[in-house]
Amino acid sequence: MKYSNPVIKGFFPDPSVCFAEGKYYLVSSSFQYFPGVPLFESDDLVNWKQIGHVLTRKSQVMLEKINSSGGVFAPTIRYNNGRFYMVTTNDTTHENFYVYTDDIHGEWSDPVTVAQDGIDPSLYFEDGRTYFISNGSDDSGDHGVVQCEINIETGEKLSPSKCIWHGSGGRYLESPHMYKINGKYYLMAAEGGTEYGHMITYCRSDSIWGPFENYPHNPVLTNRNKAPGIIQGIGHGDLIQDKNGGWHILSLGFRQIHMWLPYHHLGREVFLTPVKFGADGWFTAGTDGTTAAEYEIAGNFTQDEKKHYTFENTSWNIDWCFLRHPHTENYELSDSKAVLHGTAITLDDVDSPTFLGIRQRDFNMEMSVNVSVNDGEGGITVFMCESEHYDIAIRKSESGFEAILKLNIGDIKHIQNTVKISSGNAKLIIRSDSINYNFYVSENGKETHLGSGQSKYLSSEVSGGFTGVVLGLYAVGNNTAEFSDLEINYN
Ligand code: 6LW
Repeated sequence: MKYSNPVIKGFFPDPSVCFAEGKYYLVSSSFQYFPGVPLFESDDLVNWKQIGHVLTRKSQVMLEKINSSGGVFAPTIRYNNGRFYMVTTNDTTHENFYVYTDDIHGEWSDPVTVAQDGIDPSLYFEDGRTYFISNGSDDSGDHGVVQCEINIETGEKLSPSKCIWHGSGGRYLESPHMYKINGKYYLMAAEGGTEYGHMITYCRSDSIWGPFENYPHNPVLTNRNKAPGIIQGIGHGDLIQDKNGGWHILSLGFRQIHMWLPYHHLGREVFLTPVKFGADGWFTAGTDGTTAAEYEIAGNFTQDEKKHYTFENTSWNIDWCFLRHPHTENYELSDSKAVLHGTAITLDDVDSPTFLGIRQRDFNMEMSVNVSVNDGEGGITVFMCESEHYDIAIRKSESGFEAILKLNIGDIKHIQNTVKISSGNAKLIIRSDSINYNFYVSENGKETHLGSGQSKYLSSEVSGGFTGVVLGLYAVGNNTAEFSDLEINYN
């Protein structure tokens, strides 16, 4: 059957995938957001349902006042002997650690740290041994993939860390994963950096410690020279065999806006690309080494995309996230309503404002919600990070209530429009296409256009960092803001 890329839309970068107990499981990075490491389940590699997060307890991950795009970097998920493992880096504390669970729908363990530096850790299990692989450097300080053996019970290193591969010559050798296929060890990684030059490369060996022979036609997969095409940044992938024996790479990529001087603001998303092994044991990927928008995959099923999100059809602990560790006493969440209590912490602070976010999945969107504010400010935000976000809110002023549109772009923090409203209750609406967000307030069925903000100023190219746009509910001040009748529709 035919499927379209991306298979997971919105900010879910650095995918890693494993097959276990008849299903596929996928994790992605989460940086400053909590809970950390979104976890997805699939029957077919195309339709992915988020089933929760891996890091759900404060004790598992330090996120206190961490910088945006710090915190939880690229995770790897693996399954061995009835147990799931997720290994990742807290880039802020420079710690590599893993957690595990025997119940993919349950809680995960406390973290076990591993004393090997570098980011993008991965695990490989064979014959009772566990290998821990990450990016790092050799004895002369040159970048490479570094491996050691560990005791999986304790995280203790059982061998020195050894550089086993220097890549194919690209910068930022990252996301190494080891596989054994038909008796050979394949080491796949990303190079080029997580931008327009991103690529996937690999090598193979008869021994897990090398020497590794480079695939003669690296990179095996990259969209860096693909034009015209909106899919860019393909890289950081994991190799997976499907139930029918076919092979695939699940990788990150992004959808660029504009053909020249492009940008992207929805973050890095998940793409599925077919892989073919040749008689010589080398594999090729995609369409002449590029990822296309559509492919065929074996199986009789349809690709379903959720286009309609409400409080009722989302779960607070699955679809929504906080900025850093939340002050839980400020959230009263029920099936059809969110009551938020603000504090002095604002969306501009590197801290935990009262905020609940859900990733923006596609460009064309309408978000609307009824907001009732008794004091201070409460509203919704199109949030890239504390420096770049557009907010529409109801605010109490000395003379009553007003609806405001605030545009925050770097050092420019501007109240773009203020409209008096008759009470602290109104409907706030955001409508977007790929280029603009438009903001409205509606009272008694009468809509007022408050203004617009361009998507390009919320892009990774402007904002920097590794995240994508998240739609948020927020409250600031000593107040109560009630949110009801949420609708987010994509078309
Ligand atoms: C991640 C690195 C990367 O650790 O970006 O795309 C970093 N690749 O591998 C953060 O997402």
